[in-house]
Amino acid sequence: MFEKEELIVKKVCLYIMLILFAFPLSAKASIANGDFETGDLSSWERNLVESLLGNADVIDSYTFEDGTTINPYAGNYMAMLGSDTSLINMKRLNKIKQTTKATTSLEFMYNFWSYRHRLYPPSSFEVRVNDDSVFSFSESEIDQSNELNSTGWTYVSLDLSDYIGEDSITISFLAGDEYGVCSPTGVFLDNINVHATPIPGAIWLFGTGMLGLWGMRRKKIGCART
Ligand SMILES: [Ca+2]
Repeated sequence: MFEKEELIVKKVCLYIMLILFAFPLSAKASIANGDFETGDLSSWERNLVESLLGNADVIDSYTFEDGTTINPYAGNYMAMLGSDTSLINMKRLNKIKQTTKATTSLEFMYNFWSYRHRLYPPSSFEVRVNDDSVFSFSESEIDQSNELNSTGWTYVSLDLSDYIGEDSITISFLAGDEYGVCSPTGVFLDNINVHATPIPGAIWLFGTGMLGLWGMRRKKIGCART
């Protein structure tokens, strides 16, 4: 009788443990090549129309015409969206994106820059999740002169918990001129990362409770036999 009960409890505990171990794997969100250390845009998507790829690249450093050199925040490579030389610098084309599982937060380093301030057309750096704008930084916030202006490497962490429950989310990074003429502006990116969805507390409590029950049952059976 006791052996049969113990077998049932054992089975239940095993199922619980399987759920506990499988859940984080199934819910794991990740960004591949978020540090760009492959040296290219592997794992990132660009525009589907090749002739409209825009200005998006992975580089080891960049020197502007005034001699200012920007190096990666970490490692040997960073991404560069936008251009100070291209005649077409459209934000909606200067884009990289990646799809992942829903996640609680997104973090990254950016260095937004702009040359030759113009009141119009506007230019900016923007992060979108699906079709929502979740972060933006405008040229007017830094650039009030004809000189090169930049934010320097800046850390951002965004709360994406509103998206928990969706099967997947697409995270896009865009930078450049809103209407795409020749405003020299863009952004450097590095260390893009997401945090995996934590296991709901109820599942952990239930799982650890069942494990505790198994322990108590084993102890009780042990006492009865002696
Ligand atoms: Ca890097």
